[in-house]
Amino acid sequence: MSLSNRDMADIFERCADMLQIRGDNIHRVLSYRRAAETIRALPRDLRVIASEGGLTELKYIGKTIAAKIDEMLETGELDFYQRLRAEVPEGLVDIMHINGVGPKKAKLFWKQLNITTVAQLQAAAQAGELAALSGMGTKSQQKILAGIEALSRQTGRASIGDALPAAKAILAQLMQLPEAQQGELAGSIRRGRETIGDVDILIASDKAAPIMQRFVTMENVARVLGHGPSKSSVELLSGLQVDLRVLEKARWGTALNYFTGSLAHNVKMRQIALEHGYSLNEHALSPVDATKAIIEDAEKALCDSEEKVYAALGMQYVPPELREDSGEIEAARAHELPQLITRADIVSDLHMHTTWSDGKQSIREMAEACIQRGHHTIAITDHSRSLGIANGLSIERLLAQADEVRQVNAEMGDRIELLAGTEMDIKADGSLDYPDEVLAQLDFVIASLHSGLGQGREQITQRLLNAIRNPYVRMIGHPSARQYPNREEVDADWDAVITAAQEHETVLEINANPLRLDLKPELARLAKDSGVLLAINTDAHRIEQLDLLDFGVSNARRGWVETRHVVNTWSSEQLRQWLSNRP
Ligand code: DGT
Ligand code: CA
Ligand code: CA
Ligand code: ZN
Repeated sequence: MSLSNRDMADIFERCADMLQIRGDNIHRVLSYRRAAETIRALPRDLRVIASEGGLTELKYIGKTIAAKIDEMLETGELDFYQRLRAEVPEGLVDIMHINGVGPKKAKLFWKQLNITTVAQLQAAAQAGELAALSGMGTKSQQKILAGIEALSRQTGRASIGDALPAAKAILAQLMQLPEAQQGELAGSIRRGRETIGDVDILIASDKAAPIMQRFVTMENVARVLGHGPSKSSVELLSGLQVDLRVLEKARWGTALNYFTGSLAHNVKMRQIALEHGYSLNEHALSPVDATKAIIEDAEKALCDSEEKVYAALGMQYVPPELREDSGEIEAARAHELPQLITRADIVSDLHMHTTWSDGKQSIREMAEACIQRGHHTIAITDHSRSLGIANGLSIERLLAQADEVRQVNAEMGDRIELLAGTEMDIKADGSLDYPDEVLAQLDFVIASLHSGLGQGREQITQRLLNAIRNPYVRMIGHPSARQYPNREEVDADWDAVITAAQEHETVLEINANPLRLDLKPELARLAKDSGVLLAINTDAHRIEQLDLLDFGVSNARRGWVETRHVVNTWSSEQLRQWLSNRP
């Protein structure tokens, strides 16, 4: 069998894991891990690079690793890996990736209890056998059980943050072909879902063959899964699967509508079509007569735009982000769809980090970058003192930073307004990381959960409520603290949180980072329905991340959020007025 880049990266990764469990030198472990990372990120096929003799020119690939790559390319196997597998049971690799385990504990369970599979580990934890081991306890045993449950929920879907740039690049490449008349992303990626099963691309053309040919021979294709006249599928080197469909321009509207989905939205659309005397599928919206036979009138049957499909059914055009059968069909029929927020409505960013804590750029550099992006106001919100790993600010450093923010603000004149802020930790015991008299000296205080995320519902809710009720706290950052794919959202009483946020005029954030997208759409929708103020911020730790805003906007749109619900759409005067409104 011939191995793809991804297969070889996986093998090196597993070698590194097994070496680590065995207790090998960390440098040796890292050499395999880094090689795996390099290969995973490669935009070209390793086979081609090897044939050009270029393997050792790659980062972290020396003679030893290069020889192993050659071996895998020639034989489809790696002897070194087979020998490791004979020594270290492979199930331990899965065990070491459970949240709360790691290589040392995996080895401990193996040597002490002869555990070599996740199922055995789960049984041992449920029987209370892990807690008795040295260095363990009931708490770590509990954490491992939760980690195993989280593992079973992982689905192998890609983050939209990884999938969207890859999908756009492919679409752009195909649209350069003279045969391509019209092109669009479809499926879940067009609907803006947080995670993507596969990427769906649609292109209109009279000549599909050259487009299909280019698609299956793109440089970043690992495998061709199908190559037909109207549909082809490939797996990219990154592991992402992409489906391409090519169709006549005259059928564009029905095809795009069908392949955008969701399935549930499509089902309802078809029902409505039938009520109007049509049969709807990806090819056409065809009139049916009383006997339910399709009338042979091709001209009438085709829709070259989605707008025409919805209009023919007496509906408003439904933005893709809403197409989840969560009320949009009924609203579109009643012509009562919301006026969804757009990127162009956003004129401030109230959450970002700088070199003062764990960001990569200075206050001045972030300000310049935000001027280019059209913001009138930004808040500089570095981490607070208890977040040691993120270089959180002591009170002295926080106040020194606030001085610098005000100095830069003065220098910037009316090009942009800077707010001196903080992203203050809501500590595990529920207290806030800075006292009120310090908070009183800042312009914008965010409070966020970063630790103690596994606490029970009552405790988490209480911590959030404490922060929401503090008069200096103006916003809760990434309220559910979820992070894809490793961290589930916290367990909180969201009704209570939303009620309190509304009552205290504390903003709830929609964090735009594609690994967070927090609040999630369902909660954002509940919040705005209850009159809670929302914000869409990037939480940028470097300049490029300021462009993650689009993900936050799609996420908000999926939550039916309108311009009026979001403080980042306010004018400078309105924002300032609101900020001066309290202590
Ligand atoms: P994903 O890929 O899991 O993130 O989710 P989708 O929504 O992209 O699903 P996918 O790629 O399987 O199919 C793309 C769209 O095509 C889907 O949203 C609706 C449409 N579709 C696929 N299969 C069917 C079907 O059997 N019936 C109908 N009505 N529509 C379908
Ligand atoms: Ca899809
Ligand atoms: Ca698909
Ligand atoms: Zn944070």
